Amino acid sequence: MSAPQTLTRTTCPYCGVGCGLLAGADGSIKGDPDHPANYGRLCSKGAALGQTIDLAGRLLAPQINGQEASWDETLGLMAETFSTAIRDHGPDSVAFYISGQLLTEDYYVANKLMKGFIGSANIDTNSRLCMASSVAGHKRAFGSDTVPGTYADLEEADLIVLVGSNLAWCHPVLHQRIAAAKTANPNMKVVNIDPRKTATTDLADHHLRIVPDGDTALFNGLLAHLADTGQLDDDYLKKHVTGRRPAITQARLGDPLESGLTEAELAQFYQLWAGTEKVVTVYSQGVNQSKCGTDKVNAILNCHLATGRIGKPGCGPFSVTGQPNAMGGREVGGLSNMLANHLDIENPDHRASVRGFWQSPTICTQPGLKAVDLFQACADGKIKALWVMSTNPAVSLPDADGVAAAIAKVPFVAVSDIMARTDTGDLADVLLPATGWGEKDGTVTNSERRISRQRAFLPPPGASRPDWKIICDLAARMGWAESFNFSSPAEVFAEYVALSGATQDFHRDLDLSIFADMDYAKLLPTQWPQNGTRFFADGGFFHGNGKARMLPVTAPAPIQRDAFTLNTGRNRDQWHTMSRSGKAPRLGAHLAEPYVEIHPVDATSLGLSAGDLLALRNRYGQAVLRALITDRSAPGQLFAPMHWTRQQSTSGCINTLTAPVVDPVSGQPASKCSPVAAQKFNAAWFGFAAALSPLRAAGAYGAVARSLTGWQGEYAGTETPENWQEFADDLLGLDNCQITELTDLNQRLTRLAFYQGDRLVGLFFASPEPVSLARSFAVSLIGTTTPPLQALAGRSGADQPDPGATVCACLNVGINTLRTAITAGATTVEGLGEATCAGTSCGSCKPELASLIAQHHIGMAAE
Ligand SMILES: Nc1nc2c(c(=O)[nH]1)N[C@H]1C(S)=C(S)[C@@H](COP(=O)(O)OP(=O)(O)OC[C@H]3O[C@@H](n4cnc5c(=O)[nH]c(N)nc54)[C@H](O)[C@@H]3O)O[C@H]1N2
Ligand SMILES: Nc1nc2c(c(=O)[nH]1)N[C@H]1C(S)=C(S)[C@@H](COP(=O)(O)OP(=O)(O)OC[C@H]3O[C@@H](n4cnc5c(=O)[nH]c(N)nc54)[C@H](O)[C@@H]3O)O[C@H]1N2
Ligand code: SF4
Ligand SMILES: [Mo]
Repeated sequence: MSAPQTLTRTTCPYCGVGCGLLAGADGSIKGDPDHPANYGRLCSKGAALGQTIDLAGRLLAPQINGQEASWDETLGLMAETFSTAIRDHGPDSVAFYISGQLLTEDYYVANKLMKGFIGSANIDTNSRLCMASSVAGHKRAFGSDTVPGTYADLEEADLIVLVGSNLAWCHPVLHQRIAAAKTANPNMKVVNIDPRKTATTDLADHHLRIVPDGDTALFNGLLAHLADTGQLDDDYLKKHVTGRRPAITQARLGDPLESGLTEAELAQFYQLWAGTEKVVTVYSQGVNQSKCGTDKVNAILNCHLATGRIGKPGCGPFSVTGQPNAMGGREVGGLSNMLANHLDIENPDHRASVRGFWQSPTICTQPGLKAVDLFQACADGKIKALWVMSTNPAVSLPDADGVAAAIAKVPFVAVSDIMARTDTGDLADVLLPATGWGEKDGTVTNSERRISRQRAFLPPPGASRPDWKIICDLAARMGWAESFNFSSPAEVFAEYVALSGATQDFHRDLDLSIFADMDYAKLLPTQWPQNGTRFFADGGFFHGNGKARMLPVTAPAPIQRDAFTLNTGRNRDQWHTMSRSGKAPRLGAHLAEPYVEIHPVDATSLGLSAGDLLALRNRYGQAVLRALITDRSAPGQLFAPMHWTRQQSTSGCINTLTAPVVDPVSGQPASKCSPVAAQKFNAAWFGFAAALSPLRAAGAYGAVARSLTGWQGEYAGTETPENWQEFADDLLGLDNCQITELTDLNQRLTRLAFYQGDRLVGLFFASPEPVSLARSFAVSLIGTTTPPLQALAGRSGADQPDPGATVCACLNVGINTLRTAITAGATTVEGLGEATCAGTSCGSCKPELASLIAQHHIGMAAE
């Protein structure tokens, strides 16, 4: 008998829900039943983590100019280059660009090195693209970046308002918790405020389809309604809030109809909100990523402050964090305008205290460059040495081609990553191999201020080192060995906790004293300042007078555009630039290519049919994407996912089109509202390939993804290749293959099968029309000994029905299987689960199952 598998208690490396996991070295993953974020639940990404921990594609040794090098040589070069730049051009000539996916210990030492020892605040993080508007809104209203509530509030509320949040796909376990609470409490109402219909909309009692950036008009209207109908909490306002009058006066000047909603929709929402005591307003990137993101945040906070609906069970504004450690980064001062432990760079007492604690030679005296400005400074030649850690700015920043060019212009670029090839790593002079999730130790803080451990359960591969260690090693070589003489993440964490203790005189919200006596090795998931704490029910805000501020905010002028508006965001089963989730075959099967949602009316006017491609263009760049014709997007608005990079696609990197417009207060880019021109992409041919080994993305349109048997690729071009065999051979990159070709002259369909011996290793289909073919069937044949004629038939036999595109990633259930089961009488999500198993593992696909059932009912009603 084999020994029982040892499972390690750790935390999911994806979203800010921060679910606890039990992970085994063999890749087995279970939800941790004792973790208060998820109580055993998981989503499709968490459940598939075991498929992402192999070493394929990993960066295993340092590289200098593409050549493997020793750590000694690499760190020596880096230290010399950074030190020389600082000596010759001053501390602001160097910069770090880091990430909410670093652990708190990594974040802490990076911040200490840049702000306390190099003496510059040119350290910004991808949280600038993510949480900066919430941080700025919190600080304006509360005097500190405090998230007042806890997850339990979502279950205790009677009304949950989801603003600019696709919780079903982006925080699936919170979505599951709300869905369960709604079943238990039939009086609970959910309102979804989003210009677009999403999987989250299916949970909502009301979908308020506002115009892009219509949020401020909507919430200003709510504030005016609350004031006009005498529904403010005068007592709370008097005791704990300033700025009531100007905020309400300003709100009354606005026109709520500018939100794009009807009088009736507004009246219903305002009455529901005003009439429900326990309201939680959850908001995310539809709020933050906007040219007026900070004002949107304050428009929401105003309503909660004005009614005292904050800090009480089931009440409060709730900004959910995106990345696993977005919150930890904010705590240690990862942003260029913050100091460690929620202290302020601008405050000389705060600076002196932190410097004293660090015993550092210097400390930055003014905020550094924010992400978009930082890369502009790179373009302008002002940054001489740049270190990017755990983020992929050449893909994720707006005007991504401009950013890539800016990075290429910096004389010295180091990139720390776990993967050998990323779009940003490809531009680096030096690559530093970091240990990844499962291999490293540290802590993360989730959306409800809960600090949990990530624990290693795998050995560090190759020469990789944890990020905190790489940073300390560099600091030592720059002359500060003593101050960075940590031998473990536990020691870093202890210093961070001690700093929090040493700065308590400033009476900030962040108080980590509860951690001072805890054993790091055994640390249980714990909220600061105490488990179960909520802030602000009885005031106690962090402005000098102890009061909160309501802010007068003005709605932006409605957008008048001839062009389309491009909205961007996430897919259920991919994580950002796919460097990790893209490795999981079962995740690749859900939405396998870069697509753009377009309303049927717009599709008709552009002459698009199902399967066609759409070309988008503006002054920043261009993209070609598969058109997904759906009323999820409103007319005039397009939506495309942010995930595809130049590694997996030739024309799917969407940030080549997003404008580098930022919120004036937070500096956060407006990633959801760029003007683009759209036209049908006139393809001369379309192609599809499935293969055992990696496929190349090539052609005007080319996108590759993992499949359940290897890889799959979608292709299109404007000029038909003369020799299909040569063309397909090049995509597959295989030697010693026997090729069978079948050309159907009537349908002008070219079909190629590649064999090694009797094993089918590749299939390629091309046609002047979008290739209509059962993808999942073709994929299922790869690696088998199916004979050519059968493999090239392109459809399954009667005994093997084609399951269709994957809906349930965990159990690999396709859309056709589900439709058949629904027609056969499975008319509930549970019934569908019993019939097909779909949705019975992690449950992330339940919203999609529900919408398939609803579509079936609509179809029946129409007949
Ligand atoms: N599957 C998956 N989950 C993830 C991630 C991932 O990559 N994949 N990333 C994580 C990270 S870092 C983050 S930050 C979160 C993001 O989580 P979310 O913010 O929920 O995700 P997004 O898809 O970026 O955007 C949410 C919604 O904002 C809407 N929106 C656009 N413009 C507006 C507007 O003007 N007003 C309003 N009210 N809504 C608008 C969009 O239509 C979209 O549906 O997800 C986290 N979870
Ligand atoms: N158009 C558009 N753009 C967006 C957004 C949007 O909604 N629309 N959302 C924005 C938001 S909210 C976010 S958070 C960003 C995310 O954007 P990025 O941070 O650029 O995306 P990731 O793919 O998560 O990049 C993380 C990188 O770190 C590497 N990595 C993983 N683990 C480790 C580790 O332990 N150590 C090190 N050193 N490296 C590691 C991964 O391989 C990967 O290359 O994108 C932003 N960009
Ligand atoms: S909801 Fe999913 S992605 Fe987010 S932490 Fe939990 S398991 Fe991970
Ligand atoms: Mo994010």
